[in-house]
Amino acid sequence: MLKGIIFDLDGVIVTTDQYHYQAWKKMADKENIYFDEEINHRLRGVSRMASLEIILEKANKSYTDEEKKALTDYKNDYYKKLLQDLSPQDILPNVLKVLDTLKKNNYKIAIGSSSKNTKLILKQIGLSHSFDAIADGTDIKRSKPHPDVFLIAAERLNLKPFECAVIEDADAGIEAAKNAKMYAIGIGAATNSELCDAKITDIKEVIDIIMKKA
Ligand code: B16
Ligand code: MG
Repeated sequence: MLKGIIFDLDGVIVTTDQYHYQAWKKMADKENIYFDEEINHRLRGVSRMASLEIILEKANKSYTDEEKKALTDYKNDYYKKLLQDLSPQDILPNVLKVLDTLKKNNYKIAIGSSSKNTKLILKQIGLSHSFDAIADGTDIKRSKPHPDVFLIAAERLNLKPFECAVIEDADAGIEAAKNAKMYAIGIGAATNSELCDAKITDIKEVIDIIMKKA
């Protein structure tokens, strides 16, 4: 029986794709590295350093670990500046309704995000106090598809993994949910993943799926 729902943040609750793109693009231009929206798409749900490694596939020189750290810092400083524009209006359609319905039906809700900026993003969109637990990039060493972030979220909800469902927009996140032995619901880009237990086009469909499994 499902008792808890763990939400990925970026791509499920809010979209920061454009901000990530602009910030990585600024870094790539500075380094004369080719970067486009298609490469940006491959960064969905992937950690900051793993994202840089993907971007560096197009670089003409190799970078030391210190240089890589400086590049991710450069990107993140600019990304955080862009996040100042994020507001509650950026919460994706029907998200608030779904959170409210789940709470009214006594489900516990959590965030399970790879982002180290999770708390800043939640603050900007006014949802800092809306979840029973938060697990994010600052809690883990191994990013999605490793299950760690979801296992920590379940632990903080005081639930067993099999009592939790995950809602994800990235293949790596669906894989992480299955590695955690949780029920994996794919939305957006993640609906291409064969590993999804359920696929949705609108987050409000989550309610029916969860209630049916009760
Ligand atoms: P940060 P999610 C992920 O968030 C993003 O989808 C991914 O593009 C980003 O690289 C990653 O967080 C790390 O973000 O640089 O802020 O630590 O989808 O897991 O909520
Ligand atoms: Mg995501």
